[in-house]
Amino acid sequence: MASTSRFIEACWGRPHDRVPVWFMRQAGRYQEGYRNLRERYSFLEMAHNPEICTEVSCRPVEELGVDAAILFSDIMIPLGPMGVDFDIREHYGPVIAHPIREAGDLARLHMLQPEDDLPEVFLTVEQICRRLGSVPVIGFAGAPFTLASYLIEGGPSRTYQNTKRLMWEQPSVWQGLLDMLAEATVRHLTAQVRHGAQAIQVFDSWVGALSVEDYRQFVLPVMKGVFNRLNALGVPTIYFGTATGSLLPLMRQAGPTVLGVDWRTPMSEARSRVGTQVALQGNLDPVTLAGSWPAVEDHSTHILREMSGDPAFVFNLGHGVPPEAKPDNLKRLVEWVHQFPGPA
Ligand code: 1CP
Repeated sequence: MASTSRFIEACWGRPHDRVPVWFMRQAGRYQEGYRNLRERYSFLEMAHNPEICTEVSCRPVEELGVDAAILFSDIMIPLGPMGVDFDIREHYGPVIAHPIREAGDLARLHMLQPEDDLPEVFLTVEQICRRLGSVPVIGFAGAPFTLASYLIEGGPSRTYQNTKRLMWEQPSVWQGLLDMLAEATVRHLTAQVRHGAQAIQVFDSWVGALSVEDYRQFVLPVMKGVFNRLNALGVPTIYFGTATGSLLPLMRQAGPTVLGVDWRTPMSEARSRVGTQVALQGNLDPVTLAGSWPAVEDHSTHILREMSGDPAFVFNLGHGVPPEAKPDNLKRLVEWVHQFPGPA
């Protein structure tokens, strides 16, 4: 497909020739070229260098033949100019110097001015678009809940106990923090679209830690506001989280064009929970990619059969590509998915 991309068409639920495929975290340590760069630069040095980000974003398209590129950056990047002192630690993740625990901590944050604060990110988006031509570039940002969870916990967490307690015990601080992060997320994504992103994904990776009732009360209203504003940009919007099986109907109410599904929920089950007015993206268990090809073929074929004929389906993983993934599995998987026809 030259001018219209099968990925964009599938997001809108329109006819396309083949099942489209891309992978969350398709740029990363499983690639030898990425590991070589990481020997010379820290993750944050890479993330602020537009030449490196452009190169790293384009390689998966050129090496694997996926149907979209995703900007190489991180959900934490906009928080730096907002006044958050953080680092990204190897084999661990983000670490925040002064976690947010009360109203006074919130007062230290200031609003993102995307183009003034992060010109390198938008230059990267422009450079990727120029290099890839008709292959669409996906912009992304973290969702307010997931960003808040890092800011409150101070780093990765298994229980999210500080986050939940702040949400329950200091609702006005919670609301203030989520509103501020929502505004920054919308501004950051709007600027990415202005510079050429043809779709945007909001990563709410850890929102599955919440009960349905807590999601409904403490997160859904904010996300409705976010997607209401993002949808006005005219590009497909994708909303992804892990362990969200029971939250999917409410996440659909937030209003994205596409919902991401992790591997725990069968795609057919996700479809029956959310109806046909939203596209679905997912959901191969990323661990299969570290093993031998037959498990990748079995699991992906199951998904492709479940979604066969569905006009609004994008093949992806249930979460990001792990560092242990075998590059050859990813390459074969793209070819395998592309053998399956899209809906006429
Ligand atoms: O050491 C390294 O080389 C850094 C590893 C790494 C990479 C490759 C981090 C640190 N971030 C990234 C890039 C990244 N992060 C992308 C690149 C685009 C792509 O190819 O997909 C994207 C989309 C992200 C987004 C991101 N960062 C998310 C949402 C997606 C997800 O995986 O859930 C989250 C939760 C983060 C935080 C983060 N940054 C880095 C790590 C290891 C983590 C996760 C830590 C944790 O488990 O809490």
